[in-house]
Amino acid sequence: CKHPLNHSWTLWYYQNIRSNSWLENQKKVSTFSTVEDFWSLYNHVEQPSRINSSNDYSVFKSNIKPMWEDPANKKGGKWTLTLDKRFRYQMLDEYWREILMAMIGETFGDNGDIVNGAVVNVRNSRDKVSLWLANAQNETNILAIGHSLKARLGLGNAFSLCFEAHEDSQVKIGSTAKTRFTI
Ligand code: M7G
Repeated sequence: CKHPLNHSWTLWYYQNIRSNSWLENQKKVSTFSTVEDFWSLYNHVEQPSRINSSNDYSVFKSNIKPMWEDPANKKGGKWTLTLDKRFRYQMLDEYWREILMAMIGETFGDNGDIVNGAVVNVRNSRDKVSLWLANAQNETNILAIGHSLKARLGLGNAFSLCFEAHEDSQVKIGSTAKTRFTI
């Protein structure tokens, strides 16, 4: 028998087709709720380092869409690791796999109740891996998740994680939004 996960999760693929709206470009790929189904999906799709630049993967709890507009994300924010392109082949895929395993393996304990999903953005200059949270106010909760994630990814002092609220991301200029916490 298969090993059930605590939640059911959906993988989404964002393919940047310029004639479509951002929302139209987000497409559901597949939903899984067991360890085995996660790995068969993971092994079936291309690694982030192999997808086209300006495309994204998202894995969210199945009842939550990977967008600011979803009610569960409205008041939330995200922890983001930004990686220069030169780290793409070496580290991007590994960080994406680790963030997924930390998330679907429920390694954040009770704090993990506010984890909604994870996103990897593949970009020309800098790639990003993010963990989306339902809350952008509860500092204790947010920092506990951030520190746990930082340890899990083994970032040490080499890289920092930045937290921004979605309400700030939506009014950002360029790719820079107000950062609420940096660890
Ligand atoms: P990004 O892909 O998160 O990061 O945002 P990037 O700036 O590094 O490429 C790029 C743009 O995509 C934003 O400025 C928005 O126009 C759009 N966008 C991103 N997100 C996460 C959303 C979303 O949740 N909803 C909507 N409607 N647009 C979004």
